[in-house]
Amino acid sequence: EDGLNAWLRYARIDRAGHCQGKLPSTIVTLNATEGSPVYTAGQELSKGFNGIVGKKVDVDSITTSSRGHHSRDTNATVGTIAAYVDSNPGAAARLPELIDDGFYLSVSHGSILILGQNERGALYGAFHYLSRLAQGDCSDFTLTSNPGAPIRWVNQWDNMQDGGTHGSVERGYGGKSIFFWDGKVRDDLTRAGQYARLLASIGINAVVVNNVNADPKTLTPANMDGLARIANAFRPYGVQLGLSLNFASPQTLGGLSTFDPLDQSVITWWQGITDALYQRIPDMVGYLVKANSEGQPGPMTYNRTLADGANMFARTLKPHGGIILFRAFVYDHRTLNQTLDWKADRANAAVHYFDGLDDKFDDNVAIQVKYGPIDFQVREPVSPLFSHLRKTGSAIELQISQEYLGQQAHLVYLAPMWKEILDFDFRVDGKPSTTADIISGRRFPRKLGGFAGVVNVGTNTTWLGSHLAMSNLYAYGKLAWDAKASPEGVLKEWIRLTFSDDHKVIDVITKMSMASWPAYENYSGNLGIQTLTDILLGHYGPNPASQDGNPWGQWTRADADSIGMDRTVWNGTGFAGQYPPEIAAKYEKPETTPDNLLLWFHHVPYTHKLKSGKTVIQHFYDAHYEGSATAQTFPQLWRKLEGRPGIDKERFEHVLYRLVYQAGHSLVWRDSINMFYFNKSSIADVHGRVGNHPYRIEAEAMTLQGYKPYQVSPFEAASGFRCIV
Ligand code: BDP
Repeated sequence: EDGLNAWLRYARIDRAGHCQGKLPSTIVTLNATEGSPVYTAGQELSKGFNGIVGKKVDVDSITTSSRGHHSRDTNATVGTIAAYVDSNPGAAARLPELIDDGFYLSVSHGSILILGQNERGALYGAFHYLSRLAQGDCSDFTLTSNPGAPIRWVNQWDNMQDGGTHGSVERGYGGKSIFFWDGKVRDDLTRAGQYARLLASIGINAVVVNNVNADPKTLTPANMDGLARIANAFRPYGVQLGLSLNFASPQTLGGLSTFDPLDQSVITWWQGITDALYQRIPDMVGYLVKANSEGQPGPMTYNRTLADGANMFARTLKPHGGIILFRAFVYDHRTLNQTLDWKADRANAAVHYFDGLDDKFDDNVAIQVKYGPIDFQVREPVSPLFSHLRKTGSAIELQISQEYLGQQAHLVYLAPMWKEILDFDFRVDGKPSTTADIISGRRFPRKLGGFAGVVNVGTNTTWLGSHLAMSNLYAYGKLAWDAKASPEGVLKEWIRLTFSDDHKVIDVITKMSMASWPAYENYSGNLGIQTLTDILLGHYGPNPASQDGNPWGQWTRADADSIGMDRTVWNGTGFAGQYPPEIAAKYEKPETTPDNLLLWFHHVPYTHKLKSGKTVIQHFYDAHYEGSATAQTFPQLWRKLEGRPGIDKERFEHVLYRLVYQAGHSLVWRDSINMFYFNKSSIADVHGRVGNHPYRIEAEAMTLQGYKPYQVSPFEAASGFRCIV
C-alpha cells in the first residue's frame, strides 16, 4: 500500500459474498462518449464491483436513441437526468429537482439508477454509491444530493520551475509538482489524471494548477499547449482547469509599457490571452488572482481599485462563461512595519482594502477570503470580511497543506476547526448569518460562492507526504459539498475506505485525529496567540521570539508583565470593530471574549484570570504540557493497530515513524514556548515543571560517535544552543 489510491482502494470487503448477489449484471451508460464523466462513471463502477466484491460486470454504452433498451438482467444505469428522461419520458415526474452537479441515486433489488443533473453529477453519484459499497453497505436506498455551493475548487501552489525558495510546490510537503517540471508542463501527466479522480470522488470541480505567486511564463504559447494537456487529463473526471495569473504579465511577458488595468492596450492583451486559452481549453473554469500582496503587482500600483483589477479579467472571461476568484489576501508587508505602531495591524488589511467596493464587482467575480484575517493560524477569529461582502460572492480559502500546522509531519485533523469556522455566526443585521450560509449564497442571495482549498499535493505516492494527512483532503471535499457534515462522521468514512472497518482501527484513528487539533493548538500557541512558529522562514518549529516585533504587525506584544495584542476599538488596533455590532461588542471586552481568542483581542497581565479560574501564564504552562502529553499517546495508540485488518506493514511503519517524531517534536514545542514565557514573565509554574527537567539528557552533554553538534537558533528550540545531527 503506497497510498496512491488513497480512499479509492476498492479493497475487498468482508461481506463480499453477501453483496455479490445484490449487484447488477450489466452497467449501462447513457450517451457516454469515451473520456466523458459518464463514461468514467461506468468504468469506475466496473472497477469497483470487481475490487470490492469480486464480481466482473461489463459496461454497455447505449445512446438514448436506442430507446427502450430492455433487458431481463438487472442494470446499473448511469447518465444525466436529461438522457434518462429522453428514453423514459414517463420517469420525469418521479425524479427530484437537481441543481448543477447534483445527483440522484436509487438502489433496489440489484438495480441501480444513478442520474446526474449534468455528466459530472452522474460521476459523483457513481462515486457515492461505490463509497457505500466499499464501506460494506449494499442495502437498498434512495438519495438526492445537491452541492451546498457551486465553487468547490482546490488550489495548487505549483511553480513552473523546480527549485526556488520553497521547491517546486510552494508550501508543499509531498514532493515535486505533478504538473510542471523545468519550466514546462510535464510530458507524463498520469498523476494529474489520478489526482482528478480523487478530487471528483469528493465533489471537487476545479483545480487551479499553478502558484498564486504566478510566473508570467505560464502564458507562453508552448505552456498554454501544456495546460491544455492537463485539462485533457482532468476532463474525464469533470474537473475543470483554472489558472493563477501574474498581474504584471502584460509588461513582463507582453512587453507593454504598463499593466494598468484601465489601459486599453492592457485590456486587449489580456483578452488575447484569455481567447487563446479558451481556444485550447474551451471548458476552462477561469482565473485566480493574487494582487498587491507580499510584493505581487496589482491594480493599486496604478492607484486603481481592486475592483478595477478584478473586473478587467472578469470581462475577458465573460464571453467564455469563465469566472474569476480574486483574493482578499491583500496587504503591504512593507508599510505595516518598523514603527510597531498599535494601529499597524495586518488583521485590519482586507476589510480596509475592500471597503466601499462591495457593489463594484462584476457578477462573474467572487472574492476568495482566507478563513482568518492573518494567515492559516491554528486559531483565528473568522475573517470579518465575509460579513462585509453582501453583493459580491465569496469563497472561503482553507489550507489542507499544513503550512503552520506541522507540515504533515504532525497529525492535525483540521475538519473540526473548519467546522467551527463554517458554523460561526456573524449576526449580520442581528440575524443568523453563519459563514457557511454566507459563502453558499443563502444569507445574501448571490450566484457565486463556495470553497477554495490549498492542497499542494506532490509526486510522493502518499500525495501529501503522510497517509493520515489525507483525511484532511477527504474532509475538505465533504464539507465543501455539505457544510453540515460532521467532522467525526466524515473521518470514520475515510478510515473505513482508507484502512478498514475493523472497530479497533476506527476507534484508534478517530481518537487520535479528533484529539489532534486541540493538542496542536495547546502545544503550539493557545489562547488565540496564533501558532508560535518562526514567522519569516519555514513556518514550522517553535520560534516565539520571531512573533514579537516582526514587521508584519502580528506581534504578541509580550513583555515582562503582560501579553496579547490589543485589537479593541477603544484602546487597540480597532480590528474588533470590523465585525457586525453584536460580535464587535463581544470581542471588545475580555470578559465576553472566548478564552481561546483572548490574546488575539486583548493585552492582559500574565496574572489575568481566565474563565476557568487559572491565570493566563499558568494556562499557558498547563496547556503546553497537556498538548504534548496527548501527542505522546499517539504512537502508543497506533502500535495497538499492528496487524489489524487494513493496517499493512508499509503504512503501519510510515505512520508510526511520523507519530513518534510528532511526540518528540511536541516536547520541543512545549519546552521552547514555556521557557520563553517563563523567561519573559519570571512567574514560576505552580507545578514546578517549567525549567526543571531532571531526566532530560542535554544535547551539549552528549558525545556520540558519528554525530556532530550543530548550533541552533532560536536558542529556545534547542538545548544550550545545540543539537546533535
Ligand atoms: C502565506 C504563504 C505564502 C503564500 C501566501 C499566500 O506562506 O507562501 O504565498 O500565504 O497565500 O501563508 O499568498
